[in-house]
Amino acid sequence: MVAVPAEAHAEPALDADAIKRAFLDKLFSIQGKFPELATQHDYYLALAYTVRDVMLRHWVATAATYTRQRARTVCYLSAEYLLGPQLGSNLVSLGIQEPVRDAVRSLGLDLETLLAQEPEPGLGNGGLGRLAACFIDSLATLEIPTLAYGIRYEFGIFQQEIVDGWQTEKTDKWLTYGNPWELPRPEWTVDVKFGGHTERYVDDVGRMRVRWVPGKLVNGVPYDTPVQGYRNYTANTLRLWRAEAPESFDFAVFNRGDYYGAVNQKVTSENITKVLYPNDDQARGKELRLEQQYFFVSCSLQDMFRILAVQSVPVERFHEKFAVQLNDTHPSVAIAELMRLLVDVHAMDWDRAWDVTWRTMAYTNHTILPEALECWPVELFGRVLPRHLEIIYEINARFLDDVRIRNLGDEARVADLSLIDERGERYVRMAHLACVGSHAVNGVAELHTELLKTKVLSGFHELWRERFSNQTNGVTPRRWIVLANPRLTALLTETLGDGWVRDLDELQGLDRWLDDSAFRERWAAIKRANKEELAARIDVHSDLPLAPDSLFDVQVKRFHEYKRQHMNILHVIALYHRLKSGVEHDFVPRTFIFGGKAAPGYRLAKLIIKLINSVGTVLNRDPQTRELLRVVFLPNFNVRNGHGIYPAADLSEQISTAGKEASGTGNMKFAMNGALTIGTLDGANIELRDEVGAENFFLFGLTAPEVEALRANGYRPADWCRADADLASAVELIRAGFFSRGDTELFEPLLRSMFDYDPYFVFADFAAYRDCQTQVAAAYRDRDHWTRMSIANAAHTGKFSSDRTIRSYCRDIWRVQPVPVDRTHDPRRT
Ligand code: F58
Repeated sequence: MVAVPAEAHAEPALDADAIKRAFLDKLFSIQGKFPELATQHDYYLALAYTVRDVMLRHWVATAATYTRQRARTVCYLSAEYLLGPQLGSNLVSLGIQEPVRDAVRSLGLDLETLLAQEPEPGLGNGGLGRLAACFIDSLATLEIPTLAYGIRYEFGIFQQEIVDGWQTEKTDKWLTYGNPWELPRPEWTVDVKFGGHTERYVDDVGRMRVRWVPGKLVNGVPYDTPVQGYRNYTANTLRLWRAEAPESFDFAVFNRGDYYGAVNQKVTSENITKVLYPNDDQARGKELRLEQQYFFVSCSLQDMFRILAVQSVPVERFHEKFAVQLNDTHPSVAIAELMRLLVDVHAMDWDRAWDVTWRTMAYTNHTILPEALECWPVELFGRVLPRHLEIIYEINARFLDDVRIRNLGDEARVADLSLIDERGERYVRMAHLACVGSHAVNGVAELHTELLKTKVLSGFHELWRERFSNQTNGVTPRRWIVLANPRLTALLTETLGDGWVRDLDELQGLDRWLDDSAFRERWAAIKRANKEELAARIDVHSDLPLAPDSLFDVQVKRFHEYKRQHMNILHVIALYHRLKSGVEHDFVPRTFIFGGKAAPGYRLAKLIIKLINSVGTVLNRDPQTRELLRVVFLPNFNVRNGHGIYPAADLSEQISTAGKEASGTGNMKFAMNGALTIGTLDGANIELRDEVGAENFFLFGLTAPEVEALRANGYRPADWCRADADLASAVELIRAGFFSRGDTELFEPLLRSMFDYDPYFVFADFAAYRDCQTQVAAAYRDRDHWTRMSIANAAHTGKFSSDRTIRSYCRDIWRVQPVPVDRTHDPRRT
């Protein structure tokens, strides 16, 4: 065979003509259409299939390479992947944006219009799901053998619409017109058991074994999506499982004459992968959610055993073949399931199985909010997964024996660490299971990891210091710069060459251009053009002409009290009040942009959205202030909308109560695109500030220990409100019904929560926030200096590329090496 030299561009043969021919061919062979009849959506699909075909060759070559080399493989287990639109990012990775643009143009089509046809797979709630999507991009780019496993939800995160200022939810029917990126693999369907009971028996060789007799069986059907690396030959696999009722089971009921029972069984089985749970309190303790978690975990582990068999790897070497990463506790039942498969199915003895299991698993924690730590009522858990409950009890008994020996029978400590919370109703503590059953535990930013070690998981840290590490989050520059911000991309590449896309540290080269006024002007012109583009889009949606000269002050993220969108809007109201009172001179015009979804059952978060919209309605109408102060709420913030927002921001709001935001990743996307941050010492803000320099970051607010001290010494929010005239008048305007047509009740629950408890210290931090915002305004007056700070920010975001994060996981946790794809396996060449 001929050795093939590595090439910068993976697809040199794909010119506009070849793409055009393939594209028309797809329109015919898959859509069954000819151009006069085709809709824009047909054209989108034809293009998607054309691009998928290119990736399929890489995919097959990748799978062949991994199989033949029996490569050690990362298995990323995540209940969520917030992928965002695929076509644009696949074009970027393949390096065929321009020939594709030319090809469709030659047919009288516009690439942007086709890109806009794609419904985005919103199979995640927010940061955690988007992190998983960034990670699989980096894993493919770094040529790490990876199987990413998850759930193929029929309905993803709801679509948000704003009606009369309130959030309303619409179901997300992303699959209505089919999904061109996936391939069903029914031949790899697996069975998943639920419910029933367990039995003990003696096997052929006289061993005591346990048999699980299930109450119901569900099939898991894999749907595979290729994950293309950036400008390489690697296409890894995202394998999402769909629940299907097993035919045979239907027939069993049917033959007993119970037709409706059979139909019902089919419906309930298939419900398992119907819908993504929003991160709601109401999702807690939901049987279907536990079923979802176990379903995809069991499917994925069975799939790994199938792969072992194909590659003739003995099950004793499971942990050498696979490094399984648990993305939060949602897949942590994998620990019990792997034990079950090894002990019950593969007849391994307990100790050996346990050794394989904990060496296989690693756990990432994403939250320190106590209410977000997953616990399952023992009764529910035992009903759905009777065998797993027994296994968890056995793991716990052995673990607590060790704890007792180490702590000389300190029973309080035993109760603290137990996998079962027995303080009232009994619960299985999934984070404890994840710690005990993993060789590695990590947080997602330095502060977060410290808080895990000293607070949330301190008992486990004392037992196993060596298991803990920090892995600060990152985001993929392919989507969040190259795809989202083509203007900036062109300037960066012209200035630095194109190496920065794979090695984001190269952005440091921008430091050399800080003193070049022509460069600064170009930088500012790009920001300005991005702002105009966003303003034009908002104009279309809400009849609100925005001023691109004003400071674009942006907070986009899920709505939660700890993220403090209400502190932001209180500041807006205070500014408005000052303007109306005539005490503001030389005011820097600002556009406050908000976006984000609230969990459907989270009343206060929804009320904050209503307040923002109500304030917007009043302010945007006021002729005295509307030139200076604007408020817009962008509905349905999702990945695609994010593409237009991060590049257009001047100021990034990262204002969570210190100690509450595990990392944040929006902070990184903003900074890469040249926004300055106003933020607290929380999550990855701290590291961002370290990287970009304190002089290029607007810091304010209590630190995490100060927050704790204030809480411990008796925090009285009402006193703080009285002490600040701006805050008091803002609150008073709301209370008096100024933003609610005289209705003094509407926002009362929000006000009362702040006055009575203020659990996230909005009042305590308000003055510092307001003062810091005053500094922001002053800084924005010197536009040229602002641009310098903007460049300095982007230049030092190298650390926040998910490539850096993934390299670190590979080294510290997974111990995997890159496996470049052998191009001789390309089916075109054989
Ligand atoms: C987020 N968690 C953290 N959870 O809040 C954020 O600080 C961090 O940057 C990000 O993870 C990535 O590490 C998060 O998004 C969820 O959405 C859960 C989904 C399932 C229900 C509970 C919340």
